[in-house]
Amino acid sequence: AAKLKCAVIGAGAIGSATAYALSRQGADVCLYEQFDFFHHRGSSHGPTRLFRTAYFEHTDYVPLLKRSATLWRDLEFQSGQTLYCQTGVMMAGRPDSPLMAGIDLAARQHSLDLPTFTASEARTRFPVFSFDDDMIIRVEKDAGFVCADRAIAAFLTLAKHHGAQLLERHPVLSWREENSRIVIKANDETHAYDRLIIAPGAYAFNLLKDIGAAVTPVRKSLFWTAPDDNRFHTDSGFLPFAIQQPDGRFYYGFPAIDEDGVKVGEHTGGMPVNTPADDPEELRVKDRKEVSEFLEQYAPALKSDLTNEQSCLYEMSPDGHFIIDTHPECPQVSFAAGLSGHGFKFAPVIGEALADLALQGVTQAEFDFLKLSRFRQ
Ligand code: PYC
Repeated sequence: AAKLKCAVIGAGAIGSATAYALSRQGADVCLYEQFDFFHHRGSSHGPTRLFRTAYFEHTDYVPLLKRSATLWRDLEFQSGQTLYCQTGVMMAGRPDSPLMAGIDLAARQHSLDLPTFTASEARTRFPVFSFDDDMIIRVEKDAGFVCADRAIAAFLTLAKHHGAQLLERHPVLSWREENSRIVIKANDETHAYDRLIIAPGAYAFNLLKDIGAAVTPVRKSLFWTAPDDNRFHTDSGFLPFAIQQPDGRFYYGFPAIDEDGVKVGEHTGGMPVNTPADDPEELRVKDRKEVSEFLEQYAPALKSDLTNEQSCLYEMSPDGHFIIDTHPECPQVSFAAGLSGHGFKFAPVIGEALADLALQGVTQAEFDFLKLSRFRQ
């Protein structure tokens, strides 16, 4: 049979994973990226992302995460690289905080084993941290972190190996349906495809503007600290962490994997921006001060001069959950949007689902709770 011709827009985590899944299933794939591959202007750059399964955001993500873990292992096997470090993750907050209450619900509904510690037990076990007396601390042993930059490189390399054409500096300006094919305009050329998959991140959202769900880009800051202390390396057993303060602010961090030291950021907060290119200095100044206050209070051993700073974007959907669906007016087009700052860990399972939707019209993974229709009642 003739191969289906598929275009994918966006070479972030989701678009790269989709191009790989499509090409692996034998489709004829062209991946369009408007900037350079591995650029730092979106949401997918950086060394590390958390992988957690006891998902406080919504328990229906748990089966998707289980599939994603399997697919991360498969990507490691196919690429011959370490991409998912299953170190365990430490999570702390008051029992009634959204983080800890949500973890508890997910763990109970899906029979996940997460040992619980009181603050005094945890102070002995995790001496780097300083917990409030009324916090509980849980450790998910199967959780860890994904090596983000390396994972995207692996998706792209393997997609190319399976015959995908990878085009950087190729912004797609528009698309339209014509004789049941999808014609896209990129640079000065038009090309026709059988299927189109849009993974827009914060940028190419204009290509989905008529779907009826607004997505807001939010600028976030990231910091690195404590470089010269070998207590904070994965080899020393230092775990990625997520801590929700009593005021609701939620910080997370990763063990040192290079000379920059420990990466720390705030998952809450950030600044909504009018255009994705906005990177206001005032946000960086405010966040620098606040991350230092967080470290002082909850991880004093980590407080030292900052060694690096970066920023990135979250693209927030109205309810903070992903939007994954086929286009309401055009079934040959499917998309994943509004990943809302927690999507990277799902890249392989979303890529697989988008490829299945494009090639078979259905996906086995249970994505119904993420459909666009929830905003179009
Ligand atoms: O999804 O765990 C997460 C996360 C932490 C920081 C940003 N996203």
